[in-house]
Amino acid sequence: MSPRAPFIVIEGLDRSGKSTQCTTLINRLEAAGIPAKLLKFPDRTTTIGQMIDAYLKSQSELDDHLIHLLFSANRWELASTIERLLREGTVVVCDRYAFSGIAFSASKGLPFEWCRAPDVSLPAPDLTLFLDISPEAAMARGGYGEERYEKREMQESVRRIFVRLAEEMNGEGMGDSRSAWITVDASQTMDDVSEAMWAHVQPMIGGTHRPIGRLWA
Ligand code: 2DT
Ligand code: MG
Repeated sequence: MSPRAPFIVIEGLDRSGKSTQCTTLINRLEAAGIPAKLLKFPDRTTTIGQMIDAYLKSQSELDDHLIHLLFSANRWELASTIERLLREGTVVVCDRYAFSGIAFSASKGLPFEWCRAPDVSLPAPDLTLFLDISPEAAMARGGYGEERYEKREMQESVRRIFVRLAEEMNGEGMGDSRSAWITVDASQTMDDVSEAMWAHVQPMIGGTHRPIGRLWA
C-alpha cells in the first residue's frame, strides 16, 4: 500500500502571519513536487460557513453554545474530504482547526471540556504548528481588524488557552491521535518563521503508513 500524506494544522493568534505562512508552505510543498491543498476554518463558503461569517461580522447574534457547535459542524462537513485527500497522497494544510474552536469559545466562558466534545474523533493532525505572538507584538503590526474577537483581552485569553492545549497535546491523554504540537516564535521575520515551519514539515513529506488518527478519541 502506498503511504498516505500528512495532515498539518497551522494555528495562531490574529496577526501572527498565519494565512501568509499557510500560502508559503503550500508553495514550498508544490515546489518540492508534493501535491498539497490548503483548507481554512471557518470555511465561509458552505451554508453553515455563511452563518458563521454573518456572526463574525456582527450581522447576527447567536448563543455562544450554538456558534461553537456551528464551528465544529463546519469541520465535520470537511472531515471526509480531508481523509480522502490524505489517502490520495495530497498533503492537507489547514489554517485553524479544532484548537481555535476550543480557545475562542472557552475564552468566552464556556467549559473547556464542553468545548472539546463536538470535535472528538475528527481527523487528527499529524503536526500542529502554533504561530505564537504576544498581543503587544500583534498590536505593533498594525492592530486588529473589525471582526468579533479581534480585541486585545480576547486575544490574551485565547493565547492562554492555546498554551494549555500545547501542554496537553504534548502530554498525556492524547488517545491514539499522536499529534505533535510545535510552538513557533511568530515575532521573527516572515522568512525565519517559514524556515522554522519547513524544518518540521520537510521530514514528513514522504508520507506515512500510520493510520489517520482521531482527535482526542
Ligand atoms: P479567521 O480570522 O481565521 O477567518 O477566523 N474561530 C475559528 C472560532 O471561534 N472557532 C473556530 O472553531 C474557528 C475555526 C477565530 C475567524 C475567527 O473565528 C474564530 C477567529
Ligand atoms: Mg481573523
